[in-house]
Amino acid sequence: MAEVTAICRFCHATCGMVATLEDGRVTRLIGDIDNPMYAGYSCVKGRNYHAFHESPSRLRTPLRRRSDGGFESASSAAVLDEIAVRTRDILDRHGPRSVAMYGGTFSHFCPAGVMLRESFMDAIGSPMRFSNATIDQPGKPISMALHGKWGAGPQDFADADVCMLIGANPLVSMWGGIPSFNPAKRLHEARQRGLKLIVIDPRRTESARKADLHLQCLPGQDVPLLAAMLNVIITEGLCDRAFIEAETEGFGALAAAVAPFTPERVAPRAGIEAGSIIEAARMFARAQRGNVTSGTGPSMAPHGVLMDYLVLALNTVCGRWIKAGERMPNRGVLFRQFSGVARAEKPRAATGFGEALRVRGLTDTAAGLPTAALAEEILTPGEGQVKALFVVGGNPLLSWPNQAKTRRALESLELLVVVDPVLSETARHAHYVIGPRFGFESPAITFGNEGITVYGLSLGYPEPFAQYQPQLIEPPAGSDVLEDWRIFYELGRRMGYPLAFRGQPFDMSTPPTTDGLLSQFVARSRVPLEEIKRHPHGAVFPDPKPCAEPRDAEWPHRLQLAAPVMIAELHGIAAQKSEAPAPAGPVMGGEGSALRLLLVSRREHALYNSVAHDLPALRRRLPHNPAHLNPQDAARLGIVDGAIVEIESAVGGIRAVAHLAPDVREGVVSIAHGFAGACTAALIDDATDYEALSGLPRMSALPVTVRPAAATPTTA
Ligand SMILES: Nc1nc2c(c(=O)[nH]1)N[C@H]1C(S)=C(S)[C@@H](COP(=O)(O)OP(=O)(O)OC[C@H]3O[C@@H](n4cnc5c(=O)[nH]c(N)nc54)[C@H](O)[C@@H]3O)O[C@H]1N2
Ligand SMILES: Nc1nc2c(c(=O)[nH]1)N[C@H]1C(S)=C(S)[C@@H](COP(=O)(O)OP(=O)(O)OC[C@H]3O[C@@H](n4cnc5c(=O)[nH]c(N)nc54)[C@H](O)[C@@H]3O)O[C@H]1N2
Ligand code: SF4
Ligand SMILES: [Mo]
Repeated sequence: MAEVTAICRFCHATCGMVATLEDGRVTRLIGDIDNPMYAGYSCVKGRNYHAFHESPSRLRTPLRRRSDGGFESASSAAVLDEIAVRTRDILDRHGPRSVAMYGGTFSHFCPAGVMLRESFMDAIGSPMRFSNATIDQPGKPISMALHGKWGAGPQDFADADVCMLIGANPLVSMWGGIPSFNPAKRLHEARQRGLKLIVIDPRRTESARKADLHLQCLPGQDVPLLAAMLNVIITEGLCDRAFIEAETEGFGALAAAVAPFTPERVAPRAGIEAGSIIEAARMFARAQRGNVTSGTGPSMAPHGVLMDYLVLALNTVCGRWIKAGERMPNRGVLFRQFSGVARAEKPRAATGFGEALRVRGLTDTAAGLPTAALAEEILTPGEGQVKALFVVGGNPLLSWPNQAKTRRALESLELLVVVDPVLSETARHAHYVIGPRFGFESPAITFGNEGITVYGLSLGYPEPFAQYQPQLIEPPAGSDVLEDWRIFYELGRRMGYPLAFRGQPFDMSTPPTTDGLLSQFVARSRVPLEEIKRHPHGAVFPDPKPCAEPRDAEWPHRLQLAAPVMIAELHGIAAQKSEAPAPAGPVMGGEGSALRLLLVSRREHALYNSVAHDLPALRRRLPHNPAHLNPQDAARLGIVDGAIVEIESAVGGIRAVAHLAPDVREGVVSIAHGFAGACTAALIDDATDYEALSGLPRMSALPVTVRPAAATPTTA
């Protein structure tokens, strides 16, 4: 028996753990108290990650679909041979664009996989590369491109005296606003020092409960709400005038565009008091340092890009970026995140470049090609139609909008290859499923939390921290599983492609090692990987040049407060006649009572997207995917806790177990995505109700009708 340090990869937070090793297995996981970044934190998912490695549902060998629709085991060598032949045939008949790649959440956790996957797509010459980023918060990179990126980065949470969260719940999601590395401890310490927390969320979330001010707004009204706050800050002169004058353009146009959004006009549509909007604006702007950040909720509601643009504008008019001479908390260890110069970086394109999709007029974007349109791309006949899809570490059937259409699309493919440790709902439709090595079966570095700057605000490590974990265990005895990268290396080799990384060809006769690939990936790191390896608990590697430098006087670029496309959209919203949202209320006609509610997204503590729901420890905590409803709404529906409800949208319906939750605002139903039963993807309209730039459908603040389920016996 031995105790070793490990990196949890059940989620993006990559907490530092201590693993107990017994006979080549991990038998226990706890948070590593000696890890300087995470200080002993772990969650129930992470403490059970080892069970996922040994789960009975884990694929021990690749699967091949038989002609009768069932699956049979096959060797990895055989399925790779067949996939190579079939991919080559599709390329010959339909050209490079017919082969698409979808990299889901877990495809990003392994840099070696990214290297070989990208290289494989380069070799094929296909631009059709999609990821979960465009069904998450595509408005963040797109708005950042429209507004400009600040070269010295955002102000730090560690010395902030205010933090405002718009539809984000980092205490559960470990995502955004409060650094995701033991966030509860960080928030507690910050509040001891006097930090004010403002939360804007239709739910009294775990984070909202700690807030100094919680605006329990209606969902989908964040644009008017943020515009009203900007209006208050500008009219009351609470801006950072010097910063605005020196570093921005468009302030006058922004001020004019937000002028119609008075707190009094916005309050009724947002369902809160005008006074609380003013209070939030003052609390934020009168503080000296700190950011406003948004999460997935408002990003998935209508006008998500504009919402994130206004978040950036709020930070900018209050000067909440690191100025020349100030200390930057983390410029990077494995990567350089920021130029380190206090200036607006050279602008980059937001949308309208790269590969044009054949549907909905969508283009490539700063967040990537719009995944929400991929199902329709697959289903649309004609030149360029996608015939083969590789899915790595994602679960389209549960995560892409419009589940019925996704199912049709997956079923129509000539070739679907899924790389997943279990036979996921998506994998059930595949022609081939290959189980990867994962977690402790391969080495890891904490690169993800460094590379995440497009999401901008207080997300990455707040100090120059890095950690490496060697491979700890072998895959279960007798299994035939491959690392993600190995799959694409082997396909490249079989198809005769010379694969390469940053122009350096791989040796196509002798496979590289994961460690070798990691070294290549971080070859330009500030701290050599060998040095990082010497610190098993991870370490902070102080930056010799931590202070932001001044820009050249002639530097031509400025932050853009009035990107024309954003200002036009804002004018449009100001001109809307109906100021109140569709009322939450009873639906007339039909049998029994029904209510029109707005469905909002959420995260559950014991759930990470669609991953490993059948682990006993998680299943016990969350046996099904509850629909959280305010008790008043439940009373209107005449239902009690545990009743089955039907939830119906314009495109589909699901059943869920009602959970009476006083923390949810009346008029709202709050439910997580990614669950096979009660899957919200079935409710999302991909094709008619979507954000024009990003292609992201309305996935929050979604109008639905909720009614008690017909009296048929059911288990949700
Ligand atoms: N309606 C609605 N839809 C949504 C959302 C919403 O709020 N509402 N949220 C959106 C968001 S934010 C996201 S990020 C997406 C997520 O969308 P996806 O990334 O497509 O889905 P995940 O559920 O994260 O899929 C993860 C898959 O990876 C597998 N896996 C686990 N570990 C490994 C590993 O080590 N290697 C490999 N290769 N695979 C592994 C799991 O078994 C699982 O099948 O969904 C989006 N869809
Ligand atoms: N435990 C756990 N952690 C996770 C995940 C998980 O599934 N489980 N998923 C991971 C993923 S993929 C992501 S992208 C991140 C997301 O991280 P977060 O964005 O922090 O996700 P949520 O916790 O869903 O918080 C979103 C909040 O938005 C609110 N909301 C919904 N609609 C609106 C609206 O229109 N306006 C406003 N103001 N608020 C609204 C919801 O009530 C909810 O509290 O979390 C990650 N972390
Ligand atoms: S938050 Fe939980 S699941 Fe995520 S990395 Fe940390 S321990 Fe693992
Ligand atoms: Mo996400």
